[in-house]
Amino acid sequence: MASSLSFLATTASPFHHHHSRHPRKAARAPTHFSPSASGASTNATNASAYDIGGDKESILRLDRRNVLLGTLGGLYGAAALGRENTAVATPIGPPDLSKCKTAHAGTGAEDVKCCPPYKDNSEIVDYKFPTSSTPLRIRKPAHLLDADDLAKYEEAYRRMRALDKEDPWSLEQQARVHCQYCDGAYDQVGFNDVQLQVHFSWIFLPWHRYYIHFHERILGKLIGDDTFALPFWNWDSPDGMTIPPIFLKEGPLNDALRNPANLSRVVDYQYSPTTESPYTDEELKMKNLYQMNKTFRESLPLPELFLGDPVRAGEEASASKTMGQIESIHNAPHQFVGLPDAPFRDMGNLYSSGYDPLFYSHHSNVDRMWHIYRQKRGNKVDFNDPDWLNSSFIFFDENKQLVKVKVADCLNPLKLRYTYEDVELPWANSSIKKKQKAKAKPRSRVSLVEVSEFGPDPRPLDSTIRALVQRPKKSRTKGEKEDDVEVLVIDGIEIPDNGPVNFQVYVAAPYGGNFVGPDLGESAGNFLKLPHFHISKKGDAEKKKFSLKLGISNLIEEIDAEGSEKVVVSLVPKVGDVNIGGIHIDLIKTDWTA
Ligand SMILES: [Cu+2]
Repeated sequence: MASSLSFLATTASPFHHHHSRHPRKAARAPTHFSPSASGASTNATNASAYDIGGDKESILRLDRRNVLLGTLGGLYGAAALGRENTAVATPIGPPDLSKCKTAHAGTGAEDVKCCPPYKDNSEIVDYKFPTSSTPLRIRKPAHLLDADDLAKYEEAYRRMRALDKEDPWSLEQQARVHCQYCDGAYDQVGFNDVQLQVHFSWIFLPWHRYYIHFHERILGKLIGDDTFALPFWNWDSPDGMTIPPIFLKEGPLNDALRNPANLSRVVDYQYSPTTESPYTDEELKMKNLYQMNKTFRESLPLPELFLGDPVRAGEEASASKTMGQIESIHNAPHQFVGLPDAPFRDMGNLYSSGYDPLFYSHHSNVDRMWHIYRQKRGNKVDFNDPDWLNSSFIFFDENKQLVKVKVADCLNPLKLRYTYEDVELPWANSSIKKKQKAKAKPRSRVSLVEVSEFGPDPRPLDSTIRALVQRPKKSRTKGEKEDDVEVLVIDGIEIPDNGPVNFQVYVAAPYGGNFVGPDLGESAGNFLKLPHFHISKKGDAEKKKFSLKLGISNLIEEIDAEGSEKVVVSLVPKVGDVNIGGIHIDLIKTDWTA
């Protein structure tokens, strides 16, 4: 894995970044993902430009450096200082637990009471992080768990399930936490009727990191094992793409409310409960690997594409923001495991997901994907923005103490005393793309179709929409691509109910003029949303519109469209009642130069 080592080497030197005479150039090096871009920097290697592989040693080194040099603390301190003088800080704040109200569960489900066991005199303290002398918990792939680890895992859930429902450690209360932060149980403090929502924005990954961190420590405490670690559902590896068998055995890891049709099938990252998949298991595995490869490749230079858009105090993320592609992908296993019809319980609906132990293992892998993403960026802070770093939440810790935590403190898992066992990343390999490409069928000139622009008015997505979309700039140079990411934006996405939504986005090069072949082109990503509460009353739908952003800089090259002024974008609906406001392409400054 020499190639992956050297990829990281270009990002791994804070000394180089900070003291180089050409900091801009040095910082830009890692953005070379175009096939011809290697060799552009002095650290360049024989690595395939597509190869975004990881390497255990360099990863560990990076983590250690982060700790030793306090890179994060330094960056953060400086940013916070600058910001305080110029603007009002508006991070998302923790909820007022005394104001918890009835939540709403989305289409077909009843209102739910999911408030925590809180009394007005309950004390809330800043979380005291485990000291560095406590054991490091090593999260392992769930499908490879040995008998000893499995026995502990089962015993922990057996005990958690046996607790009184009012006990903060109980599975009931653990599940309610997710409902509280997703389905309207809290307003943001100081903003009446603005829902506190931890999905669809840049706090999705940090909030869930803390959530499963405390869950893991509670499970460990229940069996008296301070090395206990949450196994991860390794759905980014072909062997892990079915539900791990340990969750199917009779016992505490099982859950009655799952889709019986999918118990032994391969998950599809574009899964829809209403559409029969035309793919074999082997094809699905390849498709998934390719989608993960692409997600990392396109989003490495621009964290909002991976994590989601900013959300600040007073803004409602429940239906107005762009979720990151990793969140969209993570919704697929959710929908795949949960019941396929309303109310889509357990994993299939946000309010009820936490009742299934598989949920926490699933999120262990979501968290791992973020961990890998950060490593591939040399642990550069994802958003050097005090509003992100100071966003804060409240959880019960493993001592049944209510604790307050903030995003800045969870970026390095070592501070939370856990890490991931190093396993292969089959998707991080350049050959993924080549295999896909070899399978593509030649286009037939006979069946060219004419395509027009999307038009000024919203359109219902009740059948495939194909639209010609202007690119801001054609024939972009290597340098221009390093400066700006080409981003496809689908906006004004209206979802008139609280149900599930899934549509796929494809991009194709036109054949000159307004004509395009019958095939949809390359997949650019998807919009996949679980049922959840985002519309409280009729009429609100007007105000709440999602958008979707997909990086396409690399994709444009793959479909040989760099020289095209326009591309053809296809939106293919799978489930949900959706209106689309518009489609356009933006150039957005990469994060490397910031
Ligand atoms: Cu969630």
